[in-house]
Amino acid sequence: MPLLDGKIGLVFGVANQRSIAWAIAQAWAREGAKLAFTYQGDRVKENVAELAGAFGADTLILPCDVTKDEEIASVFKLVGEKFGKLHLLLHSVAFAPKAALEGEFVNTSREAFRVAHDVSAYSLVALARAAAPLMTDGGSIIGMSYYGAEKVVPHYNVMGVAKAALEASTRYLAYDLGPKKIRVNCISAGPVNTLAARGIAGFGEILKHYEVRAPLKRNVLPDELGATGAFLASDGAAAITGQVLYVDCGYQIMGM
Ligand code: IMJ
Repeated sequence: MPLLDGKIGLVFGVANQRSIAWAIAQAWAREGAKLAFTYQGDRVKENVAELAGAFGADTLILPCDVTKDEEIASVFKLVGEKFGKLHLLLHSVAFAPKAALEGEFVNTSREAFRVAHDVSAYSLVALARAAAPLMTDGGSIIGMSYYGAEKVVPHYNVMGVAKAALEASTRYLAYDLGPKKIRVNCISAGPVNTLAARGIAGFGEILKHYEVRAPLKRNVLPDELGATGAFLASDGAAAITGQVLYVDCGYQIMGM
């Protein structure tokens, strides 16, 4: 039997076919979940409509700027009306102003710090709070993180600090929502060539660096992140909450 038969999932963060959110959504769908999607901004609206449309013309696709409480409320109201409940939520959303990822961390402006934390970390708290009343059979909430939360990765800068906040938020949310059988975990992915990675100076070198250093001598594939997303969403992970699971071909274990 498929792992996620009869589960309802809500996916935040698909921008195009290379998005990690799309890889996880496909894995959830393959395992039998019924999905709804949100997108940020008109630029990606058509992409998401075309991708998510593959799951049927009646697939719920809603706009959501996660920094807007009203938009979050509207998404969960509509999901509640359509499905009456929710089991899975994927948060695959991050943003820091470009300038903050280029210069030195010491020069991060107050505004860039605020925006990065609002979009990339606080939004998980807001979405979890809105999702919990619909997760009446329990649930699985998954966020996406990166090694820069734990160690210094040049240029990751304020995003590293925001991911550290996301990971700590994951633990506090896991504690609060555990009694409702809602699990909250993060997948810390190795580098993947997505829209969020494009334009990052030297990204090709970063991929090569991982290939050389990681125990598995290669980079993670989007499908492998999908499989991990399906596992964390499934009953196989019923006793896993508050964790950061590295899916990075082993890179994170290395000291040298
Ligand atoms: C991003 C910046 C610097 C180094 C980086 C990354 N490395 C990796 C990423 C090594 C893997 C990608 N990543 C894990 C992210 O979380 C990216 C987030 C991001 C990307 C952009 C680019 C365009 C922009 N703002 C952004 N905000 C967040 O304007």
